[in-house]
Amino acid sequence: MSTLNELQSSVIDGNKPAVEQLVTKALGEGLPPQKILDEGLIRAMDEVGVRFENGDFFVPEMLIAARAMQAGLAILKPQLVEGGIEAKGRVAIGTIKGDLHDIGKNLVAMMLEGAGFEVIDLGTDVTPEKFVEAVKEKKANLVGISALLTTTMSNMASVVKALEQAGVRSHVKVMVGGAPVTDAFALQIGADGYAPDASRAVALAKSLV
Ligand code: B12
Repeated sequence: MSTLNELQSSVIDGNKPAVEQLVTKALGEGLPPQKILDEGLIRAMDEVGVRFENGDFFVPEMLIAARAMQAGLAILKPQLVEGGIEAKGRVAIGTIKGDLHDIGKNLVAMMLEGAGFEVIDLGTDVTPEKFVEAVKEKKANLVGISALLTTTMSNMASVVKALEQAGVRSHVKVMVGGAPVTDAFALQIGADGYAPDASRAVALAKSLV
């Protein structure tokens, strides 16, 4: 079995020590960090999602797999970030109200930071009011909203509305993402852009500011 296949299985099994060891091994074999992320860690989480949907996995298994993935991500972090120097803008990023998924949001935040953006991480279950506050008080010029649940993704529209009502919509660009989010949805709710993954989120952020 290749190192990446072993890595996938270990994430799915939630075997954190094995994930740490295999990410280190993959780096030692000279595999590109982005490939380790995409084909090892993220692909494994997709499989975890499929097993959950089929009723083979329950929330505890998803949680343990997520912890194992995060341990692997921590090792990859220094290799993934570009190490930009000049501040390109200030991004307030968070997972939308009602949603606790934060792996993708953290990955986007990490890559933005590495690309030279100042990142204000608002965490998970973030209300529209908190996004407005970050724009008004912390002077963020970019807002990033993550959503993983179809049931709560409509709350993203409330953030755009709240920014309008607070009179600050013209001061910021809004970008959205997360597995159920699409370009069409972004357009529909009046966001300025959508990106399907963390590296394209960085490219989008650069184009917006
Ligand atoms: C891990 C996981 C969990 C963990 C989360 C741990 C954590 N700290 O995040 C736990 C166990 C807590 C969890 C709970 C639940 N989960 Co869950 N979970 C997942 C799982 C398996 C992986 C998500 C993940 O981390 N993916 C890896 C990351 C890297 O990918 P990503 O998040 O998509 O992010 C990338 C892009 O989307 C993009 N991106 C993300 N955010 C942003 C933001 C911006 C601005 C931009 C530009 C881009 C961007 O870039 C990222 C990096 O490339 C998914 C299945 C899946 N394949 O998505 C289900 C999934 C999302 N969960 C699901 C469900 C149903 C739930 C629960 C409701 C289960 C329950 N019955 O309790 C709860 C909800 C709790 C809540 N209120 O939020 C469903 C959602 C179904 C739906 N259509 O709504 C899924 C799809 C599983 C399934 N197939 O059924 N879950």
